[in-house]
Amino acid sequence: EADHSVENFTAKTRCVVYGLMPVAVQGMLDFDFMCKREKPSVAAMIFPFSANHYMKFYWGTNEILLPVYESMDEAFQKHPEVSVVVNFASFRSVYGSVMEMLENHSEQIKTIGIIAEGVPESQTRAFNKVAADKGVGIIGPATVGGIKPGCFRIGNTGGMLDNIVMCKLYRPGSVAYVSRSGGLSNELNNMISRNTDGVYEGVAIGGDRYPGSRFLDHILRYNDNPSVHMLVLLGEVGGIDEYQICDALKSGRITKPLVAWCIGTCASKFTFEVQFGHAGALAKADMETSMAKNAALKKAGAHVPENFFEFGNMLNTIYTVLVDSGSIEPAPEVEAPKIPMDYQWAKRLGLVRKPAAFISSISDDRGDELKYGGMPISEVFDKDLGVGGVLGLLWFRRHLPVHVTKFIEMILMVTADHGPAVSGAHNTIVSARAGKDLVSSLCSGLLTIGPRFGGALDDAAKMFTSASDKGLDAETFVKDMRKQNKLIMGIGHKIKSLSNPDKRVEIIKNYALEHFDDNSVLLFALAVEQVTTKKKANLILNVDGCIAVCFVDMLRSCGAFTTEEADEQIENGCLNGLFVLGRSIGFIGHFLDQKRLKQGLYRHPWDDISYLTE
Ligand code: Q5B
Repeated sequence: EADHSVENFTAKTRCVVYGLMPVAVQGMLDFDFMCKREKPSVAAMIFPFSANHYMKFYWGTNEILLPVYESMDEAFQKHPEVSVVVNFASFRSVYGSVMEMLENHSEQIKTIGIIAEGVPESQTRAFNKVAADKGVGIIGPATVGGIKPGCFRIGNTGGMLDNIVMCKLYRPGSVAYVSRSGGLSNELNNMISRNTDGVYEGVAIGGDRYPGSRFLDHILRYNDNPSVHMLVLLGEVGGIDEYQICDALKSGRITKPLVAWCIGTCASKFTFEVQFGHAGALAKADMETSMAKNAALKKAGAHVPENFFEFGNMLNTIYTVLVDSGSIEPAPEVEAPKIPMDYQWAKRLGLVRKPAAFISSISDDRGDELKYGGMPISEVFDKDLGVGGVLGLLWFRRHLPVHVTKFIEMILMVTADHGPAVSGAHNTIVSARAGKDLVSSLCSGLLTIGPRFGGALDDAAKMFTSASDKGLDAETFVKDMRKQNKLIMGIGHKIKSLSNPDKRVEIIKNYALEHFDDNSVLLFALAVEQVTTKKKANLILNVDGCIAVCFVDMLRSCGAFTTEEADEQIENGCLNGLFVLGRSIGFIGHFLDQKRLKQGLYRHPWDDISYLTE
């Protein structure tokens, strides 16, 4: 008598899934929903590598939350109704997790399904022994698990939902099978559904030499179950478990008709022993060959076809006899339940489409390699594009010429900082000293960038370009602006003047004059500076203004943009972006500097504030 301690699953059986396997869990829930179970078969998940949290799943069209526990103890304590564990631990960690389950929770657990392949045989034998002593049934290792229509599905058994529907696994039939392999159990689901009234239950015991439960455990379970009318065994080359079935047939312990076949009969065509896919699929003696086992099963009274091609016909023949004799009343056909199709799957099949909420055209991380503006990141480095080249790809979707990328880098360098006294650096410093973090302090600095400080580039570009394009002379432009009571963006500086020129402006201007094919907007701005500095020495073309006009000339003349495209970039606000990007370097520097110097909270001195309160 085999020890068939694997429980009989019911529509109330509940499990915990060990490991984070959202696709498998969703598959189990979809199966449950198709079978019209009242509650999902999965009560919770255990994942020791993250804190307790919830994960979202579908129950039909509704969304539900399932808890994920860090601790096995807590999971079993919170879910006393759970009797099954579907263990997705890897072959490296499965031993520890199974032993913990057996040692601490064997009173509660009736069955453990172990999916991992490649578990060392010594470990499998060790936990099998403990499980047997404690009366816990094991399915696996190295298996997809098993399925009981209407009741319970272990993990991914039965495959995709369309396969479950095709094989009618949403409602019980009269035929119960046991096999070794998950792949072949799928084939059995298919054959049984085509040639009989369908599967009552099927278990794949796993392909290792020492599976936790054996063919006989399940065949006897099925034999003793009044709802099962026909038994199916799909054995394979290697091992001698099929002879236990022969003995049980011969002794009359198995009373129901059994259709059997051992695959791997082709092994005899080889002149040497063949190791098939499973670790246990190797004949170590003549009696372990499929030919020998098929002959023995036939002799013992099983219905064994001539070859595997005849297997389906044999199922049909025996089933028809049982129906004709009144032993089987065919399971009623029920309408195949509708399960909403997973959107990603339906999309892959070309069945649905929907407008995307976002469109993006600058970078793509979906393939093997990150791409910037269509260029793989390795090529960005092979071509030594530098920060300027990357900015060109991400901001303008252009592979810009070297003299342009160098210019962009120069802008970032000259705008990187202008001392601790400017508005943005000041704010960053005050925030850092108030104990704020880097991002907050940086943001507080960046938020000062505006028309007066660092944010004059876009408007400077627009003003100078428009006037230059109209062919205005500098005097008229300055007068017009004065009449309109408008400041000229890009003109004027708090500390820089004719007598204290801004070196940064010199650097940018000279580079532009030397490298760009057209300097018309810059030359117009310099003419304006001649006029404004006559009024006041600090009304120079400032760093914002100089960068802005040179950038317009560069965009328009570098060959990578049409004039319209260049103007659109300016309109979109890319120039202020250059100052923001460059100055972020300095603001972060100021934040780190304050932290390094351990500066305490800043409070502005009273004597530096005029109190006009009276
Ligand atoms: N007047 C920059 O003003 C500043 C005039 C003007 C015509 C003008 C001012 C201004 C336009 C915005 C601009 C970028 C506020 C500056 C930068 C980055 C930085 C900063 C740093 C860094 C300075 C005195 C007289 C008045 C005004 C007239 C002034 N500006 N006329 N067009 N643009 N510029 N911002 O010195 O007759 O006496 O009433 O707004 O380009 O932010 O280092 O600090 O790297 O961090 O306070 O370089 O020029 O002069 O306002 O007292 O004016 O000049 O109408 O005339 P000030 P104000 P009047 S670069």
